[in-house]
Amino acid sequence: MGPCRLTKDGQTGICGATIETITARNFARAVAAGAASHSDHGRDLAFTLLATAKGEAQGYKIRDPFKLIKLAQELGIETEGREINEIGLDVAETCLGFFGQQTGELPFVERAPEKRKELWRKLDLVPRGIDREVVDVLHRTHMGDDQDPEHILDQAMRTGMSDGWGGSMVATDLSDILFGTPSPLVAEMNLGVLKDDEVNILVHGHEPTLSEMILAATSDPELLDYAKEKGANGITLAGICCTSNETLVRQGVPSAGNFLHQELAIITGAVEAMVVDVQCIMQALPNLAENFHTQVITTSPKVKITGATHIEFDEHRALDIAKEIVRRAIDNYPNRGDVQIPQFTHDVVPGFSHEYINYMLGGSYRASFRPLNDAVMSGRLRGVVANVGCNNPRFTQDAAHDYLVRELLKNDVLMVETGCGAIASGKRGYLLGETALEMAGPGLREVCEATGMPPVLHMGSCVDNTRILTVLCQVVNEGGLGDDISDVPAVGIAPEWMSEKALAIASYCAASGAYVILGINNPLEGSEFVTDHLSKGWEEKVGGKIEFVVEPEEMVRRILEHIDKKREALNLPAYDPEKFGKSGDWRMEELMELTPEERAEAIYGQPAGD
Ligand code: MSK
Repeated sequence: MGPCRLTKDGQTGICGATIETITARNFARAVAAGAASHSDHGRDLAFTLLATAKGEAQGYKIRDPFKLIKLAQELGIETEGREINEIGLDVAETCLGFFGQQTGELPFVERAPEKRKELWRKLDLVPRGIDREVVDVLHRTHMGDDQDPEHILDQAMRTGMSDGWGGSMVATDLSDILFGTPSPLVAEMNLGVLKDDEVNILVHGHEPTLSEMILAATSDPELLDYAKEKGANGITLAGICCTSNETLVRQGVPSAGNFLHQELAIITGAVEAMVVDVQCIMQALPNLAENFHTQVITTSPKVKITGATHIEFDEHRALDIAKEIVRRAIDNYPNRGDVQIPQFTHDVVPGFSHEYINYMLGGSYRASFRPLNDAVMSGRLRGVVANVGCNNPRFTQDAAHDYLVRELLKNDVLMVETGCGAIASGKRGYLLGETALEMAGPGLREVCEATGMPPVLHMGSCVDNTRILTVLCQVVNEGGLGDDISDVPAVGIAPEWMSEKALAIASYCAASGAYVILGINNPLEGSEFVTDHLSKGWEEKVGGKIEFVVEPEEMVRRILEHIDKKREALNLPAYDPEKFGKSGDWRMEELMELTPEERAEAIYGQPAGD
């Protein structure tokens, strides 16, 4: 028996399992692993909120009480006349309840458009509880259980939804409540953020909990003096991957890079400590670090790596632990050898939470998605693409992200980004309005100039893809772009994905009605049925689909084709870039360079005086 690996057409396992069943099982298990990882991150934040509300979490406090109250009201928790910590306690306990919920519906599903909820209910896709759906996949894909590939893939969708409309949403909301809801700020990105005369500490992984405390510890006067004693001019904290995104979007902590920068950062010889929490941490790090002086420090009770130092995180003593880690890094500074820091950095403006986008578009008195919907309806914006996900060593780092962003901006597509995709854009300057506007098509440029928003919006880490779901719901609720997520001219892409979480994200987005394209390769290519079913089968069933496309050029073609098809279905004008670009700051600057006669001709189509 096993391993269940079929290589020839028509072959079956000794139990009779077909390649369709085995491929569907593998996919569902990957989705479950991704959903479990994201969701467990959400669970840990609920425990941190609980400890904070009880006054037991050293160094933490509720930073966004308004979001807490709003969430409490959504969950039916009494807020009138109650202390903020009392409300926090109830919210934390209610969110913890989502994990063990056995029946009914996860409450955040209510945020979806009515039509979508009806469809989910009809198809029995509404997740009952976060842990329940993950366990269900592990059970039904055990030998001798569910053998119908379509049925297995339905449960993959429901499990993905327990992440997107469950665990990840908990993670995003509670991170905002504990550490602040992001709004735009200026920061720096790329390996050049490391300093050759300061103690450099990198935080890597996904959770903001310890890194926020390490940030606090790096400004402790005693530790700064201690760093000076050891010959350093200060302490620099920077991030890698999504821990970086978490601290970047809220505190402006510089980002040293994305997934494939983790080894490169150590190779600079300038990193005293790389502090890791959970997910996307390469086992190669401690071995690599042996060639330099870097200490790799694991901190999660779930993650130990042979060769790394383990200092376990405990929110009850978070600040003390953070100070201990910073002190260790300072002690390591005199052990530095040669240092070679690539002198590349770019300014970035991240921090576009859905709350901020709403405010940015409408202002404080009439916050609304109306201007965005209007821009899509008029054709100034052809559509919206979410560029998310990882790097993958099978592909030149960031090359697909870069190509797609440039091509789509040119085609008047507004980009929203999270995770390592957002860092890829930041390293090239695309998260700076001015830089990106140089590449934007005429309609997109007009919209950005009128609203003040950049054409590439950094919305956070990979759990924050839930912010994109929320934006889609708000776009639908605003009206004019259909009555379901599947109507909106939008596509999700993860061109350099590698993590099982990407499959969970793709599944909940497709189940929510979005077209999702994943790059690199198709891990399901062994089964034509499964490959086809995730595409055509799911599109028929839920209006969303997953496709694997290797070539970025083909991705662009399919994205634009899909957006144009959705525009047509909504009876919107066909995309025509010629209609726009005759207004805005950029056009004004261009006109000011002309002579008065030429200017009159350009504006009125005839010389002045005629
Ligand atoms: S860190 S899951 S490599 S986005 Fe979120 Fe980056 Fe992908 Fe990890």
